[in-house]
Formats: sequence, C-alpha cells, structure tokens
Amino acid sequence: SCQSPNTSKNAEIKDSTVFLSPPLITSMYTADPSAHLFEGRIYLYPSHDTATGTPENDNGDHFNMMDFHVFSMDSVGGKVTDHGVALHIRDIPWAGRQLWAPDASFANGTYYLYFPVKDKQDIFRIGVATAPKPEGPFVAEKTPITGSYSIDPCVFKDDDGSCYLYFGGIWGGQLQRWNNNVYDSTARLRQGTEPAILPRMAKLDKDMKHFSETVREIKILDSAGNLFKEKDNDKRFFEATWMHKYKGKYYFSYSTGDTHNIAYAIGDNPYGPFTYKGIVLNPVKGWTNHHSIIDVNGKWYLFYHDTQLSGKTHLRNVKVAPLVYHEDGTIQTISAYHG
Ligand code: FUB
Repeated sequence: SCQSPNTSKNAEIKDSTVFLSPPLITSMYTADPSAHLFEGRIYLYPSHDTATGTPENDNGDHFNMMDFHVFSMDSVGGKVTDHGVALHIRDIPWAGRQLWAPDASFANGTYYLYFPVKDKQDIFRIGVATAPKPEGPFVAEKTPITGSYSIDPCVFKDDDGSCYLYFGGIWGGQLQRWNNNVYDSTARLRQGTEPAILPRMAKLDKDMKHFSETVREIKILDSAGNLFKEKDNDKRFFEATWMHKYKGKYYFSYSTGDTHNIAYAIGDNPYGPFTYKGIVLNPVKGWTNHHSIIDVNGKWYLFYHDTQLSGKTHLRNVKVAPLVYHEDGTIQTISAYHG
C-alpha cells in the first residue's frame, strides 16, 4: 500500500526542514532510489534488499542483493506500481555476487540500466543492460563496462545530450584499491591528514556502453579551495554519487558514509571542480544514506531511504521529500525526523 507524504506533520525549523515521509514501497525492501522522469511518469530504480542471512561486516557482505525491481508512479504521492523483476543476477554472465545501487538513462530510443556487482574475482565492476521500455526487463551486456570499477553509478545527461557516468565508494565499495585506474588489492584506506579518496567519472560514448575517455577523479573543495582530508569525514566523499543541474550549475551530491550525511558540492561543468556547500539530508535510521534528486515539472524532490520498516541496516525502505533551494542556489537541509 502506498500513502502520500503527510505534510501536516512537517514543521519548518530555521534553515532546515523536518519532513516525515512514509515508506513508498512496503511489499519488499528497497534502497538507494535513483529516480527519473521517463515518458511522463516517475520511475524508480532502487536496490532490492533481501534477508539472505549473510553475516554483517564493514565490507557490507550483508548487502547481498540478487535482482532489481523497477517501480513507477504518475506523481509524487500517487499509487506506486511494481513492474516486477527487471534484471536478475543469474542473467548477468560476468557477475559473482552483490547487486548494489543502480541508475538508469534513456538515449538512442533505448533505456540503459547501470549497476555495480562483484565479478567472479570478487572485484566490483559496473555493468550496463538495455531495454526498450523504462521498466525493463533489461538484457545485460556480456562484460562489464571496460575500465569501470567500484560501485554506485550515476548517469547524468547534460542539456546537450552528453552523458557522464559518476561512480565510486570506499570501504566495501573498494574504491581505495584504485589509484590512477590501476587495481591494487593491498591498497589501504587513507588516514587522518592524508587527502581523502576522490569520486570518479567518465563521459559515456554515444552507444552508452563504453567510456569515451579515461576515467578521472573529480575534486571536491572546501570554501578555501582545498581538498578534504580523510579526517574531514563529515564532508568528504564516501559513496552514493548523484549529479543534477539547477539554474545552469552542476550539483554533485554524495554520502559521507561513516558520518551518514548526504552532502553536496556545486561546480560550473560536469567535470568540476565542485565546491562543498553543505548537507542535503541529515543522517537517517540505518548505517547507509543514499539518494537521488529530480525535478518533477518544476518541483524538486529528494528520494532516499531509511530502515523504518525493518529496523535492520540492510533491509531498507525508499522514501521521498520535497527539496527546496534558497535564492542563492543552496539547498535547505532536510531532516527525516524530529529532534
Ligand atoms: O545498497 C548497497 C550499498 O549500500 C550501496 O551501493 C551503497 O550506496 C549503500 O547504500
């Protein structure tokens, strides 16, 4: 059953908004919602959380997902339709385990689903699958995107039709193992005053299945123009990339992971650098925080998740809240709870 957000319970406080949203989907556990407006409907591409009994650890082995369902609604607050299994891990020829957070795009008359999964060597790569309809079912390519690695792909289509893939996640997402696009299984996490690990991106080829350039790091700078250090872990990048454009500026948002914020930084072009501006969403119930931001006919929304239904960190439920910009283009911080 699906309810519309109960705005009467929501109160504005100073520069942040408390918005109490009900879960959008209660028939299964869903997380990491990537939302898009396709064919006049809102489509959601979330992770499908499942209780497989895999023990919890810092690598996120308990996030042991097997398939994706796509959901759609005609408006925020409208009935949510479950379109069934859009892609199953057994139909990805190169996949080993753990189907993590996906995203989707439309080009060439085709829908493209981007997804991270560990390959048979237990290394996270990013795959792509295609379908003629936004809800799938999607057919996976036989190999991962050449040169891709780590997790949490976000595909951003600019106004000129160019598409860019942003990705990466540290700890269980393995980004710390990739320096200059070379894999080193022994590479360790950064510490203290060492520069924080940076997210990655590359422009996509017109075929949407290859990178058209070498993967590069993107810089997130503080207001003084300096890169964050690992000790700045309430602001530095951890995982959950998202890119959107507002009034000609590029907004790169992400999770700070172990400090559980959704933070954002603004830049003048898709490659950055991006300057840190603040928090989009304060920590939610559960360890992870992962979101998307879209414009639905002039109104902006944040899709996110928490663990209201299960109380378990790996069994999450998708939610939505309105997103408000200040005059200067900064975003009003959203809290999912009172107090
Ligand atoms: O859902 C699995 C992983 O947890 C995602 O890829 C991360 O962003 C975190 O939400």
